Amino acid sequence: MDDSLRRWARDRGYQVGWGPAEIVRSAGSELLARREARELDEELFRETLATVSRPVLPEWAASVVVVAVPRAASVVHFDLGDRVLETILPPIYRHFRATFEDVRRDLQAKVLAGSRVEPIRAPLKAIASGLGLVRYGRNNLTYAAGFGSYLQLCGYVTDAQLPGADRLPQPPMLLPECDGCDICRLACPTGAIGADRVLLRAERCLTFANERPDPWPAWLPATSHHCLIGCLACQRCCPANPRLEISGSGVTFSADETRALLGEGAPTGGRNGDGVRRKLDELALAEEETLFGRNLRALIERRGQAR
Ligand code: B12
Ligand code: SF4
Ligand code: SF4
Repeated sequence: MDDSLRRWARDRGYQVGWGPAEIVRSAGSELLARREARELDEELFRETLATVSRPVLPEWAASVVVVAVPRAASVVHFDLGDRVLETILPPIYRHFRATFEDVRRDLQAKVLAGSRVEPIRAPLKAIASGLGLVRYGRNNLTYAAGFGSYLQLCGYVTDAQLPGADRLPQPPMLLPECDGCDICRLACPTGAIGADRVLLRAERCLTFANERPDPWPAWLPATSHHCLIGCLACQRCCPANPRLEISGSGVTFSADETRALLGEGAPTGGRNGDGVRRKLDELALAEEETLFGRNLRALIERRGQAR
């Protein structure tokens, strides 16, 4: 089984780690302990960590499997009428949910046939680190050997008893490259990476602000916007990362669709609305329509391209 899981991952360009399902519960408890110790912002905890900190482990779960899937960034274009704006969608956003399901189905069909394999909502970096699959960078992202941090972590529980699944979780380790390095801290546009601790001040992370629909917080510099959603600043500068792979999404929003997305008078229903939704569907980001409009406006203003 060791070999077949590893071979399955290697043949697809993935990396894989596995261990006892109990690791899922201990990663959740560690998060709750950090909250108890007031290391985590309460609003951030409620909005992003409440579910993952209390993972539901089915009674049949024997092992946990985490797959590190390398992901590229994508380019999305918007016709602004007098010019075309090129924007970046960082790795993992495009086809995020579909990737979990594709990997799950493939894993079940090719390696764990006859076993149950289900996705888990749990702190995946902490689990992957406990399994020895990844190490932390000072930017709080995790890195798999040879892949860097441009990866999606996909976590599953299975009723299969995997060999070596009695091993104890490994303590978290920092990349050797982080020793004496503070490039990501200096590159972070919002001061979310502290000099005093590895744990991110996630409530200050640009991603936390641009993944939610609320008005921009007062502390967020208007100059910090550089992606359609998410942020790449602490990864692109990192010497432990390979060059970011950027693939064309083939998606260009027409001038009318861009105006509809920005809520600028053009009809949001009808043909333009349909076009917007079809293109968001192509990116598998249909739920992010409101965020895209708001974030796109911030990018246009940042680049001085407001019309
Ligand atoms: C909540 C969340 C967010 C929040 C909060 C981020 C955070 N760091 O908590 C926000 C919205 C800000 C966010 C932002 C981003 N996210 Co996010 N996010 C998550 C989510 C759902 C949970 C993360 C979590 O468990 N946080 C809780 C904290 C406490 O855990 P931790 O970050 O592992 O922190 C550990 C370390 O700090 C360690 N530690 C503490 N002290 C020390 C000291 C040393 C020496 C060491 C070694 C370790 C160590 O202990 C902590 C655990 O107790 C996961 C998906 C999932 N289900 O796990 C994705 C996930 C972490 N996000 C991901 C990504 C890609 C991003 C972004 C790059 C967004 C983007 N695509 O543009 C940014 C990156 C921000 C950053 N610099 O980390 C990927 C990360 C992939 C990777 N390579 O690691 C994940 C795993 C999604 C996925 N399925 O792939 N995210
Ligand atoms: S930029 Fe430097 S400190 Fe930050 S994660 Fe990369 S190697 Fe570590
Ligand atoms: S994702 Fe951006 S805002 Fe968040 S810690 Fe990294 S550089 Fe800072």
